[in-house]
Amino acid sequence: MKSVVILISGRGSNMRSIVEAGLDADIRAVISNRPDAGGLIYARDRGIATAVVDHREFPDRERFDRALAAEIDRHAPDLVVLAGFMRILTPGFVARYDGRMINIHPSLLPAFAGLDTHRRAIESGCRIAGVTVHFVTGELDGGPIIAQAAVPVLADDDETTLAARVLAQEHLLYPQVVRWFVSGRLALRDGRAVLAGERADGARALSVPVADE
Ligand code: NHR
Ligand code: GAR
Repeated sequence: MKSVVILISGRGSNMRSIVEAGLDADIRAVISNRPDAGGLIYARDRGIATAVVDHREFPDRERFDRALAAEIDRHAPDLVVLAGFMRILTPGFVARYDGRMINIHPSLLPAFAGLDTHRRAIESGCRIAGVTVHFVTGELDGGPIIAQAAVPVLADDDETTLAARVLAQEHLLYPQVVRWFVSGRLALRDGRAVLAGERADGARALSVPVADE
């Protein structure tokens, strides 16, 4: 059975959706860079090992990443899952987990890499928003796309309402992608995400009507 370590920074609802999906996987640990991350309490209550590597205790990103890698490697996971993890990772760290680290990002990449994605999507007048799961590479939010799901942006949306609509899709999409990986069907090959037996899209795309006035 493949093993998984999940990295969080906050609430941890995506971590929870993965834990509760009942995957054929050994969730070895949940690690947070913030001691107050709400998701830690949930993981502890479920009997999952937890750890905190607080980035504020390290003088630079290199040393934080080294400590984080040491904590991850104690659990020797096959897959590292970033689930609302909010620290940019150094190239050395990313290289160590090449092809076995994935991230969920709340936009339709390559649009809106980085932070404040929902505000930027609304400000840009986008009619469609969504979520992307991708392999992590040295390029921030730029790694090979594994799967996406789309949602409409409604006329009266604010960041909160749009984020909630996207999050509901995140909770469907991320467990599916982790299932693909732990069943040995998903891999990174020659810079592309490949899924044995089918196209690695997994999209639940919507067509969004244009207002007719
Ligand atoms: N690291 C690499 N190298 N590549 C990626 O694709 C990564 C990554 C680290 C995190 C998640 C990402 C997202 O999905 C992720 C992808 C944090 C920031 C950020 O600016 C940007 C993107 C992502 C996560 N973080 C600030 C920083 O200085 C801190 C913000 C905070 O602590 O609240 O690291 O969006
Ligand atoms: C999710 O929407 C996730 O896509 C996003 O933060 C939220 C975390 O929620 N990730 C990023 O913005 C990464 N920079 P969760 O802690 O409840 O899973």
